[in-house]
Amino acid sequence: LDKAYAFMIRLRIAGGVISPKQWLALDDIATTYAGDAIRATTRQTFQYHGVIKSNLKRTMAAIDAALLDTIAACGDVNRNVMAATNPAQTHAHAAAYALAKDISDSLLPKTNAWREIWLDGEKVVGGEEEFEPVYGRTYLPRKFKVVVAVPPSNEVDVFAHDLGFIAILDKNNKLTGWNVTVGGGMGMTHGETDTFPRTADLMLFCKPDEAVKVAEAVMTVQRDWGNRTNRKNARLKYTIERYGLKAFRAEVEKRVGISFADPKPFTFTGNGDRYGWTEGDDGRHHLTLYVPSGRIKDYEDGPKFLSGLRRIATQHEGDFRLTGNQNVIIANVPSEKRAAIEALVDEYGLTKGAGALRRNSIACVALPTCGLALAESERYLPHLMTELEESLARHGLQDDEITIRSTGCPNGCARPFIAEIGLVGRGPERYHLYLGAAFDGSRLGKLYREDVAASEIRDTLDPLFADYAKSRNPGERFGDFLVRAGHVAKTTNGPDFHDN
Ligand code: SRM
Ligand code: SF4
Repeated sequence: LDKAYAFMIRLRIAGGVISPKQWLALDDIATTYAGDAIRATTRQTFQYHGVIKSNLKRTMAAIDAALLDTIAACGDVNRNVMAATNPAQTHAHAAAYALAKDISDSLLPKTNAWREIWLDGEKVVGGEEEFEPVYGRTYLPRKFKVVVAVPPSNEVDVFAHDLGFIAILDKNNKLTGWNVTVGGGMGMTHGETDTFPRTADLMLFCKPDEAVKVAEAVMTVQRDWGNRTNRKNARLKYTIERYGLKAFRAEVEKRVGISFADPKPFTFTGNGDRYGWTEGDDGRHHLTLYVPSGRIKDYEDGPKFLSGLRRIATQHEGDFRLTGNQNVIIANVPSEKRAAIEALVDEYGLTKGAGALRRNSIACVALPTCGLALAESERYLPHLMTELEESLARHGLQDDEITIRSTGCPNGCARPFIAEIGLVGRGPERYHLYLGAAFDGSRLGKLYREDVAASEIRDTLDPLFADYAKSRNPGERFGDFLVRAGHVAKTTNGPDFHDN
């Protein structure tokens, strides 16, 4: 007997937009091959866990039939491109989505290998450089991540990615161009201070029709300048640290052949999702559902996400959108269909919201499927939040929005270093606790307590909640308060992340 190997499969869904027909196909794959569950990820796409080896090809064929693929979802290439979902700003969202699609297409490896391997496609003879005009023979030094944001929402966490585009809108909400950010990233290694998370720098402003060229140039400079001898220092954030932003921008301008303007002002108000119904500026309705850790399945004593969304997909004429916070939006519902969708949402117990802390939470997968996990995350955070909710309520803070994110290791898949409360797995039931990040995702937190036992986290945070309730300024965010009150030092970028 062959060993029963099981695999994780990750899709590429630029901007996280999928049609009801695709949803039904993905649901069918989940029920046939992947244990009746789909996992929405922190990059606006889906993963399946537990696909057994003998079903891999059939699963890939089903993904292909749904006009989707898994190309560049992993590896040293441009990963799934994220885009703001904010359906209330219909036109700006459309521009963000179009740019995400264009960048995704432009930076997609051109190799036919995926079709050859999984779909028995025809073998194409020739060298990689013939087919990979952007990547060449050696691809990139490391993974590369692009996002497109639309202020005032920073739901895609633009400062956490290698390359970001921030929409600059005029007073009629019309796009005038994009601010470009470079050099963000989360991953680090415990105990190695030359690895660190970093918030991206604002680099330049470009016009709408220049954005794809800028993306190509940023990626090729990183391809040529990135560290190829040490994978731990190979992401763009370290290239920017080594060469400096000025030199990097000059090289990008040289490759595009344009001298760009400096970035324009903008304001972000938060990096979470807006739950419940919103109405777009074209009169269509959008419902954001809270999906705990993005796990779309039928919970025994809770919401029936898989069955409910399947029923909705059979009637829905708009689309579905995944958010970078692992949630799902039923988007583009015409007024006359809203009541029918609402009835199904109620019938299947789907959650339109949750308490303030939970609404602002993300947990990475971690155990049991992630081979790199040092501690639990997705299976632990809900329990911790129940404890913290009691503590917050005692201090009258139950309705205060505070971001909390956990990961099972310092790779940072749930972007924990950029949450006001960040938990990063250190070992079984032990976490490093990071505090003091900005609510809008523009500042990293700082290590507050090392190696805290899970059972001590509530008691560690409780006095801070008490002080926040007593001494905060009007409207002051938890992370900002902790810095002002001296509980943690401010992190200004990346290299000072490990300083006390
Ligand atoms: Fe991640 C590796 C899960 C978003 C940083 N990540 C992994 C692997 C594949 C573990 C592995 O290499 O064996 C995890 C699979 C776990 C499992 O059982 O499914 C994994 N990462 C995830 C997901 C599913 C987390 C989630 O709960 O949603 C996210 C899938 C993204 C996607 O759809 O493409 C996910 N990973 C992220 C993010 C957040 C983001 O992209 O916005 C980060 C931090 C941002 C960044 O890249 O700087 C992230 N993942 C990493 C790293 C560290 C990279 C680094 O620069 O050091 C690794 C390990 C590596 O690359 O060596 C990693
Ligand atoms: Fe796995 Fe670590 Fe990523 Fe969590 S942060 S999914 S434990 S690699």
